[in-house]
Amino acid sequence: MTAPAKLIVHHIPVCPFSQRLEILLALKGLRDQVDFRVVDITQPRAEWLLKKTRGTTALPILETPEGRILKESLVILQYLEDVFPQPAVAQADPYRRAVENMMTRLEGEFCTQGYVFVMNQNPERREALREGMLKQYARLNDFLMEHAPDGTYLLDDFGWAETVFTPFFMRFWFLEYYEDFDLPHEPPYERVRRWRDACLAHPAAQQVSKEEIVKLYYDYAKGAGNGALLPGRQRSSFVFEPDWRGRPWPPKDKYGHSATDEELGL
Ligand code: GAZ
Repeated sequence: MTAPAKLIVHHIPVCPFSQRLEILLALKGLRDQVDFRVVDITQPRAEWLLKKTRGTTALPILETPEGRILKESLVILQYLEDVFPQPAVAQADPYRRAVENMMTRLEGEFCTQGYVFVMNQNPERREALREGMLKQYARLNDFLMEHAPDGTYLLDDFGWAETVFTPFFMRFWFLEYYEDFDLPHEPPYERVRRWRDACLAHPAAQQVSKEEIVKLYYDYAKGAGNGALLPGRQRSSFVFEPDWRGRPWPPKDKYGHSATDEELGL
């Protein structure tokens, strides 16, 4: 007897948008229900994949057993929640669901600010970008103060909003390393710090580590996103081989020095 056809997710393993799907499935104990297939972002997209997406390159995408394609991590997240309703991660109560959906709507600007900050190459823009990042955290802090001033998570437990944001909290380890950015110990950030720290520590969200993020995202810190190649380099920091575990920690001074493949252990 053949096993029932599985859902397939084509993804880039360290991509924050794909980690959302993995966290949701981990919370449900259903990681095995989806066949995650790795796409190497440092290579041009394969024809068979472009055919499935009708030409778009952003991942993750989900492929149903009938060969239908879904795009956009938040859409796929809801689809997985609907296909595997138990245990529920999304809130059942309409008002509480609306609250987590409002917080979800804050993810876009939060993400953009962090990536623009890490990719910035102009030291004169650094302070403004730091302030912009702090504003984003302050906004999350305010939202949490309105809806859950005394708790840790937004609602009772690690749920939908935490699934959406935790991958960015982890990616933003690159700001700590390459920009010396961290949340000040000040009242406007205390509530969001409590939330972030609990999110980072949650057992369902341990798909990547700080060391992996810092090493793989070196090229982002030098201004090259999505597996693009920097001048003078033969290999992207996003390559799977050599494995990140065997590479040295990259230089922290992104404004002062451009590391070679050799220095990066590539
Ligand atoms: N909105 C989509 C979703 O699924 O939620 C976003 C998917 C996406 O951007 N995927 C990226 C991708 O496949 C990988 S993760 N890129 C390859 C391609 O050919 O499109 C990068 C950014 C950024 C925010 C995030 C990322 C990132 O700027 O982590 O700038 C370069 C990409 C705001």
